[in-house]
Amino acid sequence: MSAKPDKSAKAGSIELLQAPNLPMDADAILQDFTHYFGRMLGRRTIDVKSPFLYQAVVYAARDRLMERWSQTRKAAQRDDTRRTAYLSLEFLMGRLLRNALLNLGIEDETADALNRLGLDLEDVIDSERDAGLGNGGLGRLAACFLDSCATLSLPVIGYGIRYQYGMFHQRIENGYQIEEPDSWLREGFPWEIERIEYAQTVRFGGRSIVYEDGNGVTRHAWADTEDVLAVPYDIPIPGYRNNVVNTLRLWSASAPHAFDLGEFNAGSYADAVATQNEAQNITMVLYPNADSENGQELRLRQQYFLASASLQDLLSGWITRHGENFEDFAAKTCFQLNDTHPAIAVAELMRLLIDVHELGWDEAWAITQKSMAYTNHTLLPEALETWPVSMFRRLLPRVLDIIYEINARFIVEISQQWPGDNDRIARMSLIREGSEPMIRMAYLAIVGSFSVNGVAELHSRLLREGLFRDFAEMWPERFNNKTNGVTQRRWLAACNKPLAELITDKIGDGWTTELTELGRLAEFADDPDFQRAWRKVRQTNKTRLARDLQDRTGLVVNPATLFDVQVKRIHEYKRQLLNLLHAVYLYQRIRGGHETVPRTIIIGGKAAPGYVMAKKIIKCINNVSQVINSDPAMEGRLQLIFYPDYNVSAMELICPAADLSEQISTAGKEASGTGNMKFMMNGAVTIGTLDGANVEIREAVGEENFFLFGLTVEEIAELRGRYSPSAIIDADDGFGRVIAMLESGHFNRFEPGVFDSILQSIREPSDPWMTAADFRSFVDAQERAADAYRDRAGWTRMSILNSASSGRFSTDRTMRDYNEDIWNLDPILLDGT
Ligand code: 26Q
Repeated sequence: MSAKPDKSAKAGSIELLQAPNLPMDADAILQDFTHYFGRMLGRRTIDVKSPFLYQAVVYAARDRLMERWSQTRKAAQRDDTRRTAYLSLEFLMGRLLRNALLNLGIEDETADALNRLGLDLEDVIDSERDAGLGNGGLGRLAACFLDSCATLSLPVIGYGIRYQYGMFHQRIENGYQIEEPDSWLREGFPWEIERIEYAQTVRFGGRSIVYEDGNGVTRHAWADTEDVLAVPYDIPIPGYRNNVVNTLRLWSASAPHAFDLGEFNAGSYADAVATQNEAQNITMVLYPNADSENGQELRLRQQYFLASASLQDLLSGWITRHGENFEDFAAKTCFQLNDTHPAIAVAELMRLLIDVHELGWDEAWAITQKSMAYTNHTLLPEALETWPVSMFRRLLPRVLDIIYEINARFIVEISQQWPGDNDRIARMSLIREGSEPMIRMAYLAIVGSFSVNGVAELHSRLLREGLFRDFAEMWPERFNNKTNGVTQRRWLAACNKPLAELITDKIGDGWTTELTELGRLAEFADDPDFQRAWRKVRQTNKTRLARDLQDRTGLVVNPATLFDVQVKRIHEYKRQLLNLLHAVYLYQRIRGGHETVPRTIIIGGKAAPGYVMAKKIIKCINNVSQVINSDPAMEGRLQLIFYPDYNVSAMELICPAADLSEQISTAGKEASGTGNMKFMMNGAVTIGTLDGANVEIREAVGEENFFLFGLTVEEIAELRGRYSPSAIIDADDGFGRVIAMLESGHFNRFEPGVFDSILQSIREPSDPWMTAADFRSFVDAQERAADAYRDRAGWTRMSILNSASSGRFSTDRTMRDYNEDIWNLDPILLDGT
């Protein structure tokens, strides 16, 4: 891959694309870096702190992606291959530079080039801001999927929104979460290419009209709309050393004309410019809700904006290749809906095919149903999206017509299968009747798709038996499971270099593209030399995290302690409270003179700004932390740290350093979890409930290498109705003392009452999360974990076996599963490969 540039090649795009690829050696990279830094960015002096260093490095790397990118596009175009569009309101990409260099295979060369200027590539990499265009698991999953699809040469394009403001930054003030805007584009985002030539128009408002066309056919149209321009920005997604570069296309909203001339001539210049603003608002900010809090009109605009722009983009590409012949469209196109957030695409595809491309209903419906596939990510009934019909009528009247028509035909189908079963019709209808009729987006997605999947085996089973039971009965063949994964390129190779090297020394580097290769580590689990090397690496990583913790919080952390970590969105069902109760329990035990394994408990995560209880939990963690960390009796024994502003880059530092991974949700509530997989891959041992993918993790690693506790889904269901947390607290001295201390105000001396609502929630018989029910079992499991940690060799063995057993939890496997059962894509064949 280091051919010299062909000096005889003519400039002009076609010739350039066919020229040999740029050289990948340090000399060439240095030359390009210098060019971009000096000539393009116009900077003269190399200052270690300059943001332009980062930009110049990105441009040098991007050049090497660019040529592979157009070769990938060309190959897909040439073969007219079947492709998948992954529609998602979130892509939580994090930093892109290390990943690009790793996948191109030029990390050492780039480091070398910068070294010659006295610069450290690591500093440059660390200066990149996270692209935080997502809330948590669902958004990060989409990002891991893209990496794996490119690596498997699968023709998959991601479609999303280019939010001006991503996930908010979290600051902690007096223990409280303060949100600060994430203006991640402020210094420019050098990875993206604006593609104004592919802009699309998206319509809102107006009214739905019926007319007769020239041939006497009744047609529908959408008139008097307010239009918004969708401008795509493309980001390259490189595969791992296979020369494939896929695309993430993010839409940005603007007014269709610079400003409206009519209004301008009428003298209202300011109003005309303000119209511009209204359009731009659509893609201004990511909604920071991890779940629920439905119903914001701007959010519906975002969803429709993404669906409409993406579908129009795909259709216009289709028409370029096939004209107005849609016979093969469904055979060549698949849409994967990342939860119901883009589910309006079902109705929008119908609208485009019928109103714009003049297909009949049946033909359009057959195409839609054969091309859409839906992934569900939640089991919380309150998190299922619904929209008021009235809002739809105002914003998307023609789309509403179509949803009603889909529903009418669907209800006919139900009554054919279950004549006279009106309850069933009411249960399954796409419209939930009531004083404010609502559209059920999940049902629209199911009715309009050929595939419906959950994200872990347990989750998929519970969907079939619970939330979507009626639908699974009607169409059992539609329902399937695709257990989540994570990409080992980011979550091991890139974020844990020392461990990656140790592993590669032992078993070769096959694991970077076939994670089950890690299984070969198992035979060294008891090898003393390997164990020593393993511990040394983990110690290095813990020291690195300790430094980061000190930078962020000022607390001095001892890397020899057990690192007990829970990082994820703050939500009651994830039960950070249970973790906190255990911290208080340990605090009391140590004060009572008991010896325990020295522990550092780390909790991190953001609360949705409107989620009052979650924000209280953050405050409570910080208050307890304050008391514990300033008590001399805890010195060297127990620390509790809240990790502020947790994000993707933070996890890259945290997961290689964790000993114990907390996956402690109430059984039946966490759809899958993916943090659990990142920790496991890096050698942490899990303490967890039988929830989400924990079940499969435990199966893979063996029950003796997993600290299980808590009620099962069935036991939780059985306990409801006769649950009495206060009785549990009264019957358990240790638990009683924990609650008593919290209720005494010990942790909020000068803030009386601040934790009353939290404490009440634990004592509430209707507490959906049943925190008290699992307390004793959790504490016992924690004690078993601590005992196991005392046995150094035993723990190291468990650590190695966890990593060795993580092979199934690669998104490479997940994407192969999607491809075999849902997408059926042929890999892209590049010229000369
Ligand atoms: C809802 C309404 C309005 C605005 C935003 C939202 C919203 C946004 C994000 C609702 C849900 C989300 C994200 C959900 C999510 O991340 N779910 C997680 O998905 C992971 C990947 O499948 C699973 O591993 C987790 O178990 C699941 O919680």
